[in-house]
Parts: sequence; C-alpha cells; structure tokens
Amino acid sequence: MRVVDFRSDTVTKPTPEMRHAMAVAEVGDDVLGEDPTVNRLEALAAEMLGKEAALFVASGTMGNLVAILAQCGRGDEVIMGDRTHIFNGEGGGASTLGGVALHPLGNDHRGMIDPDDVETAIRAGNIHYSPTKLVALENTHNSCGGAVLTQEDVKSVADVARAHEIPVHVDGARLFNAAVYLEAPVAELVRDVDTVTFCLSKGLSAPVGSVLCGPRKTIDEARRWRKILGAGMRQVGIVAAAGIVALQTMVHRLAEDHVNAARLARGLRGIPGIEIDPETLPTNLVFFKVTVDSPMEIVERLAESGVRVFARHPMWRMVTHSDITTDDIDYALDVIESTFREHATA
Ligand code: TLP
Repeated sequence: MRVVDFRSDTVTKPTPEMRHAMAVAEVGDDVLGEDPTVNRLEALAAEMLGKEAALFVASGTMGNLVAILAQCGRGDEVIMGDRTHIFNGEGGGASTLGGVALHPLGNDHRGMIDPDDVETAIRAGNIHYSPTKLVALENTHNSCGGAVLTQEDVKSVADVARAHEIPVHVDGARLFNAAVYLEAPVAELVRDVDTVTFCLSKGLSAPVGSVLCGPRKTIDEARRWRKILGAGMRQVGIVAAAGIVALQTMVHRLAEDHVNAARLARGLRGIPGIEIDPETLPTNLVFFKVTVDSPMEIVERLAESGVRVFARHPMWRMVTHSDITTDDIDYALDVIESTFREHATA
C-alpha cells in the first residue's frame, strides 16, 4: 500500500548518502572528546550558526534541557511563550530535574512574545521572586503553524534580555526551515542570542540527534549536564556522520517542503469540513481545524488508505518533508477529499 506519512518530519528516513557515511565513519570515545566525526559535526554546526562551540545531543528535548540546566540553577526562572514546545512538550524537564521554574508569556499567532511583556516579566532583587536567568524563543514555531521569527523579531526580545544581562536561548528545532524561508544565512537569525538548539532528525532527515550551539563556557557546562543525564555517548560518530551529511545536503531542499506545504494547504482549503487559515502557512507545518462529527473515524479511514495525519482534535497537523513528493501531496488530497465527502454523506 502507498503510505504517505504526514504526522511529522521526525519520520524521515536517512538518505543512502547518510547510510554510507555512517558505515565508514571514523570513530573514537566521545566522552573523552576523541570521536573525530562528532568533533567535525560540532565544529561544522558551530561555524554554520556563528557560535563558538557546539554539543551533539540525543534529541531536541535534550538540547533545550541542557541549555537551561547550564544557564539556570534551582529556584531560577526561564521566560518563554505559553505555546512553546519547551513549556508544553518536554515533560517540564527543567523543573523536574533542575528545579527551574518556567514563566510563560502569551505567544501571539506568529509565535512571538511581546518585548514589553518580557521587560515586565523579568524579575530579580526581591526575596519574593525567582530570579529570571534565561529567555527562550522558538523558531520556527511549531504550535503557531510553523511560523517564522525574523532576525528583527529575535533582536527585539534579545535587546530587552541583554539590557538585564540575561541570556537568550532559541529552540530552533526547525531553525533551518526559518532560514530557508527567509532566504537568510542561519547565523544571521541567531546572531543576537546566546544559545540555540537545532534538530538533525526532523526536516534534515538524519536518524538521530540535535546540536546545541553557544559560547564555549556554556557548552562545557551543558556537556557536564549531558553526562549527568546519562547521555555521554561513546563511538557516536556513527550517528554524527549522518548529521554532517544532513547539514551538507539537506538544508536547501527544505524549500521543496515549503512549496509542497503550500500546495497541500491550497488543496485542503476547498474541502468541506476543513477550515484553514491562509495566513499561517509559511514553512512545512500545515495546521487546520476539522469541523465534522466523529473526526477520529476519518483519521482511521485515512490511515487505512495510507495517509497518516497528526490529529489533536479539533486541530490537525500535516507535515511535509523529504520523504513526501509533490505527487504524494496530490494523492493525499484526493484521498482526503473523498474520505471527507463520504463521511459527510454516511
Ligand atoms: N516536536 C515533535 C513532537 O514533539 C510532537 C513534532 O513532531 O513536531 N522543539 C520543537 C519546536 C519541536 O517541535 C520538538 C519536537 C522538539 C523541540 C523536541 O525534539 P525531540 O523530539 O527531538 O526531542
């Protein structure tokens, strides 16, 4: 059966070039700093993002977590948007493991937080407060429809934080989608922030891993936290090798995913029972509202036809990625349209 899996870009499989690089990767003990392939990936990532140093970690969640643990202690606070993945999707790890409080501010529909709100929320110098030690942004913003923050957006928040000598972190799980969308160098997008995590295993299609980039001192501290978390890995160059290929070969093609997402969104717009906001579709995440009765029946019927979607009713998400072609989009639209129509008349 033809399967088109739109649930996430995390489902992407490594390319043949990645598998080859993995097979022949030079390796060593990375806990001792001796894996040449990991060292190469970290140097490449740091260079591309314009940061001093980088750390290869197991996942986006781990990258964000060690970034917070490296910059905040027990009783400190991180300011972030209330729709961010760090706040909603990472098990409260910073609080659970580090005693760090999460202080959410309202995200607007573009995934921005208002710099004035950040200014008001920053706390210090009073025993009633947990002192603010970090401000975090997300780019692209997953639950805000894959929306993109520009360098000016990022700077407007960073300027406020910096005035209080507070570092800024970006959860850039899909940062390269933002850079490709803006046709800007990725380093420019994060030039005003201190630390940034990006994922190799989403649109860039590597099998495992994310990278945290930032100042050497913070990365050294994050490396200590990664070890404490039990994720000091040994001959992990086998995995890092795919990450290098991802950075070298998979960045520019993200534009195709954005074109496919726009095509998908256009097609979905005409289907009764689907409401889709034309404004919020800049990158590879297509969110829409489903207004039919018994929607989970449709999800199952679509899956039976090989079209897999991520449904958290009433909002559904379809993600385009390197394993989905333009022809797959047209096939999926046909299946979705007929399934919704049949459901309406059943
Ligand atoms: N997001 C995943 C799932 O959690 C739903 C997805 O399919 O979108 N930051 C952002 C913005 C993310 O979207 C994700 C993963 C992460 C961090 C965490 O990355 P991983 O899954 O590697 O821990």
